[in-house]
Amino acid sequence: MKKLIGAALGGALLIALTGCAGGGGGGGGEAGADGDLIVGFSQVGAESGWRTANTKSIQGAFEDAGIELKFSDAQGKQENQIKAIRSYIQQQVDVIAFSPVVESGWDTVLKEAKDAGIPVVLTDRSVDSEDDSLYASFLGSDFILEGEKAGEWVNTEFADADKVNIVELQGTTGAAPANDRAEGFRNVVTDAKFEVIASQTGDFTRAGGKQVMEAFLQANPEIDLVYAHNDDMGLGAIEAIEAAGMVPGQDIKIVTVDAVKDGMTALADGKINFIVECSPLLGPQLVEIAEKVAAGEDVEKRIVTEETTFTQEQAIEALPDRQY
Ligand code: GYE
Repeated sequence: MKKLIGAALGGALLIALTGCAGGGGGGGGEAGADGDLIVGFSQVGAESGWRTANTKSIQGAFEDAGIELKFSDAQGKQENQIKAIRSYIQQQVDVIAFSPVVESGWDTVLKEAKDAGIPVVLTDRSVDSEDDSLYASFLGSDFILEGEKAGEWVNTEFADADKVNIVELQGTTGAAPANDRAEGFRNVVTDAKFEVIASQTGDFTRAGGKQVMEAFLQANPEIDLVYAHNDDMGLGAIEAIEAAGMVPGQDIKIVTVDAVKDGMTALADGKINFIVECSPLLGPQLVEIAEKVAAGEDVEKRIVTEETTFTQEQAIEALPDRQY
């Protein structure tokens, strides 16, 4: 155990040395335009187009605000996020923000941040901690609602069908958007004619979506619909369907979540049939929340991102102005 702590501190030291010099909260750090504010952010990774756009939004917003952002990429691993958060605590940053890769297992490190007097803002994904005093605010989408919106489209699209075989490409196992998008979909797709004949994680990646879809196609001759928890997995599924000699969007319908540019392009081309939007542009709101909590001001415990949905016609219209 001691060795583990030593390793964590060693890692923290390394991050401290390679990051910008100085401590936070009135220390001798490089002052931003608005004073000494230093924010530490732990990102999930770079698994999808959504994530890339989210990272860009966050880094850009802090840069525009003149606030120092210490940024680390956890490469999809919870242990890396815990390490990064401990290093931010050690560096005494003013605010810690992070997008938890999975929902469970955060209480210990969140308590450490609380004991150190550093407010934590959850961004994009939430945790399942029972004690909500462990974080100041959670900014992000309502993933259950997203799953419900996908399900409502399915109900309408297949209103006249007798039997619908669905395969589901799930997000990262244990991640809030995977759990909630699965739940929301099942809340509304309740008619007995629908059957989820296969459901497996594609880890929110294009390669994962392709690989899982290939296996689904081999095992199931009759697939009517793919429900992919994000665009990237849907795009991977398109490749697998085409490789199997079928026409995505026609022989097999596809509904996804995110609405990043590549997804919207596939929707405009008729290869995806419907997309539920999930906005990654959380940077400016995160800056606002960080400034407020650092100043000891009250913030909303839950800030829900506003989102829409897209049909093919709407995607064609929206594409030219799509930022991500
Ligand atoms: O939908 C997916 C990404 O947490 C909302 O993570 C985010 C999800 C997003 O990998 O593309």
